[in-house]
Amino acid sequence: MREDLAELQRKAEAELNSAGSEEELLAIRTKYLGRKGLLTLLFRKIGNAAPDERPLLGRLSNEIKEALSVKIENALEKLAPQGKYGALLQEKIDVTLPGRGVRHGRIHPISQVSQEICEVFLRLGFSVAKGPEVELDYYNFEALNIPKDHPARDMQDTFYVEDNIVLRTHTSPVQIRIMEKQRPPVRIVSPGKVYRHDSDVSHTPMFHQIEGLWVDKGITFSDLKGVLTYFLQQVFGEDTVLRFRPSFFPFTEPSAEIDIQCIICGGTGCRVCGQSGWLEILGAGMVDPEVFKTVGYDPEEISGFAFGLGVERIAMLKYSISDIRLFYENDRRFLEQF
Ligand code: FA5
Repeated sequence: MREDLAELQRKAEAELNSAGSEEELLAIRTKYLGRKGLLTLLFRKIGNAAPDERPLLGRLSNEIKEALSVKIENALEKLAPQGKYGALLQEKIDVTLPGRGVRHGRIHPISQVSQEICEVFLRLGFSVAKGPEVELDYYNFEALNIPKDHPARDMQDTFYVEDNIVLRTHTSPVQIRIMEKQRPPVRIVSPGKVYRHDSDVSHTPMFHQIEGLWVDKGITFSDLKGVLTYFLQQVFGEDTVLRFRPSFFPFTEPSAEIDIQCIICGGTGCRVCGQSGWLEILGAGMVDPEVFKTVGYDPEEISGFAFGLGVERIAMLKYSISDIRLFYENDRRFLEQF
C-alpha cells in the first residue's frame, strides 16, 4: 500500500509538471483529490491494512494530499491572471471591510433659485412656458423689434450657429413664440439657459434668465410695479426697498430697470454695489406696440408688460456670493452648502 501511495504521488507530480493550462490543472485535481479521486479511493482502503500500519498509512496519504494540493494551488496562481480561476482569485472580496456611504446628489443652487422664483409667479396665476435654446435670428431679434444691423444688437454679444440661427441671448423670444400661438390673456414665466460672449466675476457665457409676460385688456404700468414689487419682496424680504429707473429695450416702451437697495450695505455704499447703494436686478417694460403687431395682436385693444431677470444675479445676492463662476466649477464643497 505504501508503494501504491508513492507510485500515485510520482504519477500525479509528473502530470502536474507537464500541465500547461488551468483546465489541465483542475482536471488533475479532480482526478487525484476529488471525492472519487485516486488518492481518496486509496485512503478508503487503509481500513483493510494491518492495524499497526494504519496510522502510518493515514499520515502518509495526508502528507501526499497536502503536497499535491499546494503544488496545484501554486501552479494555478502562476497561471493567473489568465483564465477563470485567476480572475476569481483577483476578484476576491474582503467582506470585513467597512461599507462605503452613498453620496446623495442635490439640486443645483441655480435650479433651486429658479424654482423658487417661478413658484412666486405661479402663486400669482402665471404658468411656465419653455422655448428652444438654439433659436432663429427672427425670434431672438427681429420679432422683438431689433432689425438686422440695428445698433441694439450690440447690447448682447451673440454666438451665431449659422447666419440666421443663434444661441438665444435672452429668454425674450419665448414671448413671441407664445403670443404667436395663443390669443390674450397671456400670463407666463419662462425660465431657461441663455448664451452671450461674456465672462468675468459677474458674467458667464451661459447663464439663466426668467422671462415674464402678462398681456390682457387694460394692463398698465402700475400692474407691472405691483407684480414686480410683490415678487422682489417675496425673494429678498418684506422690507426690501426698490427703485424703478427709466431704461431702454427695443421691445418695450416705456422701459425700466429695477434696482433693490443694496442688501449688503443697506444703501450706504460698498464694493458690491459700486458705492451706489443700489443693485440692478431686472429689466422690464410695457410691450412695444410693434411687437404686438408682429404677432397679430391689436395694440389698440390690448396691452401688457414683460420683464427679464438673471437668475445667477439673484442667487449671488441672496447668498452673498462674490464670483458668478463658482456656480459652474463643480466644487462639491461649494455646492453642498445649498
Ligand atoms: C435682457 O436680456 C432683456 N431680455 C430683459 C427684458 C425682458 C427687458 C423683457 C424688458 C422686457 P439684459 O441684457 O439686461 O436684458 O439681461 C437681463 C439680466 O441678465 C441682467 O440684469 C443680468 O442680471 C443678467 N445677465 C446679463 N448678462 C449676463 C451674463 N453674461 N452672465 C450672467 N448674467 C447676465
